[in-house]
Amino acid sequence: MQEGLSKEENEIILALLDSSVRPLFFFHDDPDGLASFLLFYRYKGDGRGVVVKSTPRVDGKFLKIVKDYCPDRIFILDIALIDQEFIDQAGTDIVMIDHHEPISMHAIKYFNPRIKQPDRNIPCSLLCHDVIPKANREMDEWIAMVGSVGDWHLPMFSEDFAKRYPMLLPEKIINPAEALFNTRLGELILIFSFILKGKTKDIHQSIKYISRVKDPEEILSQMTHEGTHVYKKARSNGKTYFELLQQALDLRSEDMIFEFIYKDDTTSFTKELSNILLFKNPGKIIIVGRKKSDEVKLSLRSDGIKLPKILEHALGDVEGYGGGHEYACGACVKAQDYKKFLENIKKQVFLKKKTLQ
Ligand SMILES: [Mn+2]
Repeated sequence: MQEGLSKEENEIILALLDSSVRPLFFFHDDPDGLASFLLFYRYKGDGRGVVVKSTPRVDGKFLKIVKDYCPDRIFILDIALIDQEFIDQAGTDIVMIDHHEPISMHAIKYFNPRIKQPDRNIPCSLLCHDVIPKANREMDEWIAMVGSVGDWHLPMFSEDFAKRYPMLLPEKIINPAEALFNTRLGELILIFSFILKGKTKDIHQSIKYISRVKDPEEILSQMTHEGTHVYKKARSNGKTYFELLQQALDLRSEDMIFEFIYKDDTTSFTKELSNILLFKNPGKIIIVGRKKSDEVKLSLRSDGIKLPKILEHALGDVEGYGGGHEYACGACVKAQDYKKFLENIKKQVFLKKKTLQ
């Protein structure tokens, strides 16, 4: 049984993968994106991967990579948007597999379960996992698990997985948040997250190593050269995250909003921090921001109040932009407008609370 695309769609994608001799993969810079890439790349044993950082959009600036590599097919994984300019000028077949809000573009092969069922949000790594042959699916189940739980989704094979890897996922865990923050699987997910931070050259090296790992314990228990490299890189990249998390956990918030703003010019941890802060502060709206030059880059989370409308209104009279999913959004506002932005959010949450009473 499968959760994602139809059997026919999976067969089409596999045929596209099989018939490509020089595939180029673009993927989102989070555990789900990396897992999606690894599943295809390890099956193919060939090709090149490109991490799409910050904005999840493949646009004209990636054309140079296409020109240099000369792929015979491009696969775009876990990325919401693509520019028509890129499609028109790439000069090769493009296959896009995604689970964000469906888009409609000319001249690409587009696969997204939400076209038919808008609320069927299945992580991209699970979609990719369904595509590859059974032997590879079994071998790389841990990778699909990392990607999926990284996107807050426990796949249908979780129970079997827990039997196979009790050290990673105890059988009693039945919700994704607990799997994410209270297990060694969660630790592995953070490692996937952290190796995608920093310099592109280092990221590619870590990905090369992780693509050769056969068992997750190689990483977690530093059992092989490859696994040890990945573990150490993640630990050094993640050092700031743990310092920031400690600062955030020391904060107390009496009202509905939990806010944590930090200053850092190099690495963003707002996604990771907002996720764990929501887990520790259920029922609240979490706002985590990173001050960089004259802007504040933000991640917003909630587990009950829908965010997109609130965000849209809050951005009405301030300089900035943002958007996202119902319970997870990103935004960027000018530093001098941040106070106003926060006030706008507070006002709306207050009104909402009042109408609910
Ligand atoms: Mn995803």
